[in-house]
Amino acid sequence: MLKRTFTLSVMGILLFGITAFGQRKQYTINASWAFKKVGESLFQPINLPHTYNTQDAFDDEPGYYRGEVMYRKVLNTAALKREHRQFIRFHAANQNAELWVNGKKVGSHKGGYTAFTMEIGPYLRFGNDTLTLIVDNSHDESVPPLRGDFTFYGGIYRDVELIEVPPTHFNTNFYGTDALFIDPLKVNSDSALLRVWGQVENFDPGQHQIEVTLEDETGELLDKSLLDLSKQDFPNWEMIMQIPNPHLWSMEDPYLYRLSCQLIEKTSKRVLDKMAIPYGIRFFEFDADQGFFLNGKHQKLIGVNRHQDRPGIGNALTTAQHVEDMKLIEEMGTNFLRTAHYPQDRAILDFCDQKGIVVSMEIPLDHEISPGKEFAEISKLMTLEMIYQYYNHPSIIIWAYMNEMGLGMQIKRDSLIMTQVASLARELENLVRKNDPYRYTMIPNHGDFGVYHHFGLTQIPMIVGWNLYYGWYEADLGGLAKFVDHAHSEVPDKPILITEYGAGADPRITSFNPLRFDFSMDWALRLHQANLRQILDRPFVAGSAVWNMFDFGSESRNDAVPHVNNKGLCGFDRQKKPVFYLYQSYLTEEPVSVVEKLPSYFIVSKSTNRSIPISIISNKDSVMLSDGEQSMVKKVSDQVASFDWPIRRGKQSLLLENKEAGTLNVFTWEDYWEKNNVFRLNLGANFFFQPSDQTSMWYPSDEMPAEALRVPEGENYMPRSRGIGSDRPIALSEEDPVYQTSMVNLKNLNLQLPRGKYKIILHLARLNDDQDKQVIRVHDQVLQIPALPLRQAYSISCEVQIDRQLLIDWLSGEETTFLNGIEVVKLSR
Ligand code: GCB
Repeated sequence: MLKRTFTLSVMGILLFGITAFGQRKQYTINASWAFKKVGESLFQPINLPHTYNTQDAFDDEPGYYRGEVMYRKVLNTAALKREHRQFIRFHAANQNAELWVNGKKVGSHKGGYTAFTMEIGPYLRFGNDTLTLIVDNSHDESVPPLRGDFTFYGGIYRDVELIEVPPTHFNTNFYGTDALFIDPLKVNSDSALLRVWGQVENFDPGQHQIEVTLEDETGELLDKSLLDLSKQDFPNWEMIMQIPNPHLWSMEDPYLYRLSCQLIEKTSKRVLDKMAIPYGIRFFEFDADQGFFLNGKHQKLIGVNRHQDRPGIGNALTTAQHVEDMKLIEEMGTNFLRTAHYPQDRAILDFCDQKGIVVSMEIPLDHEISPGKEFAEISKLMTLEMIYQYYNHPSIIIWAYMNEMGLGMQIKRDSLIMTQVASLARELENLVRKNDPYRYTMIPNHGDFGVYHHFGLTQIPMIVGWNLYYGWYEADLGGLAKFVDHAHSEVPDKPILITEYGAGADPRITSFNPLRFDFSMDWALRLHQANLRQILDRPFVAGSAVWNMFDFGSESRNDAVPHVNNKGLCGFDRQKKPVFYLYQSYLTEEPVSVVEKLPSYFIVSKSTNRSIPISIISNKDSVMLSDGEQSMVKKVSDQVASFDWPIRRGKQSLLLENKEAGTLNVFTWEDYWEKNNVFRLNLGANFFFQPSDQTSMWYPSDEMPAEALRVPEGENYMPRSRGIGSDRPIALSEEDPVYQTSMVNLKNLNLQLPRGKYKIILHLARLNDDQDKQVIRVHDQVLQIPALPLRQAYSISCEVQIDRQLLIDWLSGEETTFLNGIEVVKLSR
């Protein structure tokens, strides 16, 4: 007898030990899927996350596959329990999805940026079960986004989880969530009044209980309470929690409590289901004149937007890769993130919670709506999914629900559609306020104040966001100040955020004489410096977010790097550009002193002394630059010290504050040819172009000394009133900046070269319809250039023996002449 009792009690302890974790099983099933496009016969094995647009969204063919595909997985479910319930949660599949299990349709979901959960238990055989998800990223008039400057990569690009719960459990399919929420009813420094609420399934108040516990960051129990069952309206449940002297969540100290809920069977004390969430207690406010306050403390929000994709993997990042991105954002010192233009991976928000970065999140409703009910209904569903899926993240302070709806709109002409936009905005605004009255709402608009104001979009949300591209799409580098001063005087009661500003900067391009639209990193530095100053000078501007932290894929975009929007502070590959340091030097206490990227060499005239502009980004008051022979000290103003650096021939090591900071290689034209055999000349360019995989750079014709290059007639091609070179992609080359610029109306040109045998390669791309075939004489060789296909890289070469100079002249007088680049390779003396 004694023995028996003993055994039982041990079993009891063991049982309790196991069930203390609840009977919920929840784990990812990302591995071992198979994938095929519709029409293909064979499945290929893949692991999730996955997208099928990693290559075709970057090739020379316009467009990328937007259509149906099939994902399949054989899941062994033998270990699952028939008496329990099984669900599958897709954390995102872009954009429409239909789930089938063992040949039977389970359900469908529209929208590519939020999670959805479906119950699969009734379809399982509890052996080998076949899951099929049909995913379709075709344009769908009823699903946002209809348009947008980013690639809509298709696929299951976030985690997939299998969830098994006992019959009595916390509802595991409440807008894709597990239905546990905390409302900050009333929070101040002295106390926090919270409502914890959720839903339960199959709950019998006679048999079951809900226990809620609160622990501090170290795991120490602060509170444990049983739900008062008499007052509940099951399946909904709620309880009120009062926390005196709460340890508040802030940017400096992002303190997280841990709240757990257990669903307990009364008699056996077994834990049926259990959930735990980190939770930060904070209060905040936006003031239209003074900006943002967190827990009563003023904080200017200086942040970034983030797109999620990377080269080679598209949007299918692993959790570690999402976190890597956030580490860079943290390293820069950012206190604000806008997850434009869609809700992002859970890991992003977890990171922000832990690091005290506040967040504005939005649904992917960008630029355009479809009139009618279905689009509105799907937008609303997306909004609710976003709100509830991210509800408990203390970092989120703003929900936004549309971006730049007035782009290209005119007040009179587009009044019908803009009225429909405003009416949808009102519906979404009410929906957000009703479902989450504890946060702010926002609509980001582009810089056409009149359109948005006329249709009420400056009044509907609680905060107005402005995407302002002064110094880029608009010429005036000081325009941001004028714009927001006007907006503030017109709508004085609305807090303002600058939700976007930025400049395209190709990491391969630098310039001594930067111009708008040249994609040089130097123009970007200038633009960010000017914009940041205007933002900081205005207390009523609550904050700002740079467009963008990272370069990102945008298939239809044609910039220096086709299919990529280059406005990142870091490249698509996450390499930091100089502008990254501009923000880091302003935002962190870390000492930052960095020389902007310099061209790998340059050529000076023998007779004249030259200096070059060198910018040092720093958070010191002044910085010292030297090269061993000369040194100079300059004051830092708005994070930048600008040196006009006299250069000497030869190789000089630059020392910044006595530390190695790069090398200047300065040649005369003669020196250059003594040391080198290859020279690449980029005609019509003001910038140095250094492809990452090449040692020699493309040298801008604008920077050539007259003793090296003479072009008596001809000018730089400026096809756009707004900038230099063509803004169209060039097929058959990765070196678009060589072909996007050119000189036109040339009669002849002279390149001085030391005696020798050379291979001369002419590079051409026809950039407009007027340009026709040409006859070009290269020294003593006459080259027939045919009528070229538009915007396609073309080259032709010949070998010539040169005495002193290379003469290139045009024999086809009548036509418009042009040339994009010349490569000179010295073969022998
Ligand atoms: C915007 C859009 C964003 C674009 C950006 C740009 O205003 O909101 O989606 O990527 O401009 O780079 O043009």
